[in-house]
Parts: sequence; C-alpha cells; structure tokens
Amino acid sequence: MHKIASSELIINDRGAIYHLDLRPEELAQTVITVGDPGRVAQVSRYFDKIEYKQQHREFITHTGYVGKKRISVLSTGIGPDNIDIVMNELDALANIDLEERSIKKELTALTVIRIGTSGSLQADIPVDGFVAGTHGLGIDNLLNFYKHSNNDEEKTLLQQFAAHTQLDNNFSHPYIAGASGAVLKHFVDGFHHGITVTCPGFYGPQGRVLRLGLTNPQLVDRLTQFYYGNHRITNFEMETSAIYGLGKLLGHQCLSVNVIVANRINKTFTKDGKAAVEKLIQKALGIIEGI
Ligand code: R1P
Ligand code: URA
Repeated sequence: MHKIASSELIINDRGAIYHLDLRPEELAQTVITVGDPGRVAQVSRYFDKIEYKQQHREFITHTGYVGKKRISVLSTGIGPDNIDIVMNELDALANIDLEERSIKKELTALTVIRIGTSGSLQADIPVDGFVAGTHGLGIDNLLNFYKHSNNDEEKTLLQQFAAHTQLDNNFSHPYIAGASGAVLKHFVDGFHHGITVTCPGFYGPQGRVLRLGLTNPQLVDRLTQFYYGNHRITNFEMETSAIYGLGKLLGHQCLSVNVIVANRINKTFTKDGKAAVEKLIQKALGIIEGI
C-alpha cells in the first residue's frame, strides 16, 4: 500500500486537512463553493440545522442540513490557485484515508456546485441574470500542471479559441472541461447557458483598464464574438474552469452558477449585488435540496 508522505498530504493536530482545516466527517457529499467568505453564512442561514463550523484563512465551512439534504458550504476565496487547494483537499477528505495516508479502494463522487458572481460578455445577458456554465474554459493555466486530455471537438474548439482571441504564444494554453450533465439538467429554468471563461485576474486578464496598458486590448470583444457551433461565451470570472477541470480528473460532479454583477458590453453594474446574490442562493438551494 502506497503511503502519501507527510510533506505532500498535510494533516494538522486536529486530524484535519491543512488549508481547509476539515476532518472527513465534517464534510457533506454535496458541497457548495462560494468565493466570498461572507457568503457562507448568507447560504447557511437557510440551513435547518448546522452541525459544524470551521474556519482557517479564507476557507470558512458550514455543514448542515436543508431538509434531509446534507450540505457543506465552503468559501474558496478568489482565483484558480485557491481552487487547486480546495478541490485537492475536498477530494482528499472524500477519497484518501487520512490516518493510513492511502487512497481508498472505493471512491466517492462529490457534487460540487459553485454559487458565484460574474461578468457578462453578451448584451442579452443583463446584470442580475443567472448563468449556468456548460463548460469552463480556462485561460488561467492551472490545469496545464496536471495530465489531462480533451476529445476531438474540445481540441478543435480550443484551437479556434486560441487563434480567434490570440491567447496563444505569450499566454498559456487555454483548457476546457464540461459541467456535470447530471447536475446541469436541473439548472435550466431561469438560467442562461453557455461557456464560462475563467481568468487569472480581475483587471488586465478581464480587459479592464485603470492605469495600465494591455497586451490584448481587444480581449473582451474577441471573447464576445467567439462562436463554435452553437457554443458561445456567456460570462467570465475566476474559478469555474479550475473546478470543472480538476473535478473531472478527480471524478466529481461539478457545476458553476453565477449571477451577473457587471455587463461588460452595456457597461452596467448591478444596483444591488447583495440582493442579486441572495436571489441566486435561494434559487440554487431550492434546486439542490431536490437533487
Ligand atoms: C472577483 O470579484 C471575484 O468574484 C467572482 C470571481 O470569480 C472572483 O472570485 O466570484 P465570487 O463572487 O464567487 O468571489
Ligand atoms: N467577477 C469577475 O471575475 N468579473 C466580473 O466582471 C464580475 C465578477
């Protein structure tokens, strides 16, 4: 039996995994991720019962029940680098025996649903609208550190995307992974569907200019105009592709739903971001309870 070394799989003196500070029994099989640590309590206030509350750095977790459904809600903080930590540690909690330091014989598939905020790249997807990402398309480089593969259609899409957006050569190779169809099918009414692009930053990597010039100033227009068959890019943010990519490699069922807070085409911003997020939380929890 292969034992994973203490430098690779770090367990604290509570018997909990390093960054998330969670023990296996403190995690539910259905996990809601949110970027903002303040959003954890905004979700868990709808729980009928809370069993555990843990916090370490920006990673806050509340585990409890909505009706009979056991759910953990966990903040990831901002960005794909944090998602590397979150997805690997969630998977370790589910699929590695932390005492034996070995991979379990029977693996568990978690359901991971991100409830986030996002920027719209289409004029017809307004602020306060909801988007469920059919695919996560990463320009953030994370998945390139892991062995991964794509089918022929995905490869063609990525080639055309890199050529169209000119996100090649000086940039990393874009990567793509799909949402879980089994989860996505529940998020249809009231949701726009399309490709969610994940960026390694909020300003330059999303085409925002404050004081610095950009190497790809037409990026937003190029993302908006990209089509591959029926697929178009609906929105961008900073976590989805990393969740989909790692989730797929690890065998978990993932979906990312986002409320639009900024429309980059109409140049509008939501008038009440908190209320917009609240509506998405209520809608998503109603669906998740029934899955
Ligand atoms: C940027 O403002 C943050 O908001 C979005 C982006 O993905 C990034 O994390 O998501 P959250 O609202 O979930 O943090
Ligand atoms: N989150 C992002 O990453 N970008 C936006 O424009 C809005 C929210």
